[in-house]
Formats: sequence, C-alpha cells, structure tokens
Amino acid sequence: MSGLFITLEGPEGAGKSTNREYLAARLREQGIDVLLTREPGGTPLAERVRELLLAPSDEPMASDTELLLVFAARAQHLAQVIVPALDRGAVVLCDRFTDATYAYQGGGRGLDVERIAQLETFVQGSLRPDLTLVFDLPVEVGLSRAAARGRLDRFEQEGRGFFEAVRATYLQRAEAAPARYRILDASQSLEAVQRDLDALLPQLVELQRG
Ligand code: Z5A
Repeated sequence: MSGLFITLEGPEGAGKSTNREYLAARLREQGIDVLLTREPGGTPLAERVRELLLAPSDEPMASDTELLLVFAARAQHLAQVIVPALDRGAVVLCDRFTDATYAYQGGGRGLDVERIAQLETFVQGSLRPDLTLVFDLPVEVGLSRAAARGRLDRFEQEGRGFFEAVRATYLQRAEAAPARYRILDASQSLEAVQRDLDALLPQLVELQRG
C-alpha cells in the first residue's frame, strides 16, 4: 500500500468533523488525492451498522455486541473503501478508527484491552494508521458543544465518568506511542485549532511524498 492513513480522534464535540473538511481542503490544494471517510460507517452497509450503534433503544446493547458491531463495520469499511484507496496511493482521512474502540469500548465500557487487540489483528492484519491526530479538550467543553446540537445519540447519553475514561484512554495511548500521535488543543477557538493544523501540513505532505 502506497497511500497514507491518517485518523482523527478525540472525545465528543472535539471538532473532528469540522476540521476533517478543513484538512482535506488544505491537502487537496497541494494536489494530493484525499479520501475523506468516517467510522462507524463509510460504506452503505457500515452506515447501517452505525445506525444500530448510535440509535437509543429500549433494549440495552450488551458491550460485547457493541464491540463486535464496531469491528464488523470496520471490516466492511476496510475492504470496500480504505484498503483500495491506500492501494491507489491516496491520503485516507478517517474520522475515528480503532483508537476509538480502545477509548469507548475499552476505557468507557471497561472491556478487556487484550480482546480488543485480538479483534484488531483479526480484522486489520498489520494495518494501523500512519498518523493519528487527537483533538483533546476537557469533557465538559465537548459535552456542552454536543448538547448544543440537540438530540443526543446512545453514546452521548452516557455520564461524565464514561467520557473522562474515554479522554484518559486517548491521552494514554498517545503518550505510549508518541511517534504515531499528535495532540491538538481542541478547546481553543476554531481559528487557533486550524492554525495548528496548518503548522502540521508540511509534515503531512512530506509523509505522503515519502
Ligand atoms: N464509536 C465507538 O464507540 N467505537 C468505535 O470504534 C468508533 C466509534 C469508531 C460516533 O459518533 C460514535 O461512535 C462516537 C464514538 C462511537 N460517540 N459518540 N457520540 P459520531 O462520529 O457522530 O460522534 P463524534 O465523533 O463524537 O462526533 P461529534 O460529537 O460530532 O464530535 P466532533 O466531530 O468531534 O465535533 P464537530 O461536529 O466538528 O463539532 C461539534 C460542535 O462544536 C459543532 O457545533 C462545531 O461547530 C463546534 N465546534 C467545533 N470546533 C469548535 C471550536 N474550536 N470552538 C467552538 N466550537 C467548535
């Protein structure tokens, strides 16, 4: 695979969706082929799995069911979208990927990290992101941004402790493998976050050109 796989991560309301468009536009200005996608989702079938995962329901979803659905959607997304794009040499910008599984199902739900790692290898083989941008911000700031948008999804209905664990997991993973992660201060104004992304751009272009 000759492309570059970049993932965007962070807790609720961190600005990933807003900034992925910005980053894609900056990279395209450099003549780079960019594929913008997201998880859970990214293909029609995986988007249907996303609906199952996000819709509040009277029937509680077992944590193992949630974990397996996340990886089922990922297997489809990899086969249909991510791997072909990397094979043609594109930059794949993916809004959430397996770090989110470690953060939400591992940190938030308390599932065994070893089981997540086994599924990661089963579904992805040796494929891992080349670079992960973590949009970090205090939990209360992210939750208030998410709440301002209106109706809450199944994850957003969790309590504050869940999101503190999610945030802590992202930061621990970034600390454990600093070469793969860049932490951005997402509590700043949008203009300031985008200035930080601009500062990263030469590095991303260089990584892509190899
Ligand atoms: N999930 C999982 O459990 N396991 C997994 O393996 C995967 C995912 C892959 C996906 O939902 C859910 O799936 C997610 C984890 C779980 N949990 N939830 N919920 P999603 O993709 O819809 O949710 P999200 O990723 O958290 O999206 P989000 O809440 O929309 O956050 P965001 O994309 O980071 O933020 P945004 O939409 O760009 O911005 C939120 C609002 O803040 C918006 O009104 C912006 O205009 C505003 N904003 C953005 N940046 C700023 C700044 N800098 N200042 C002020 N206001 C800002």
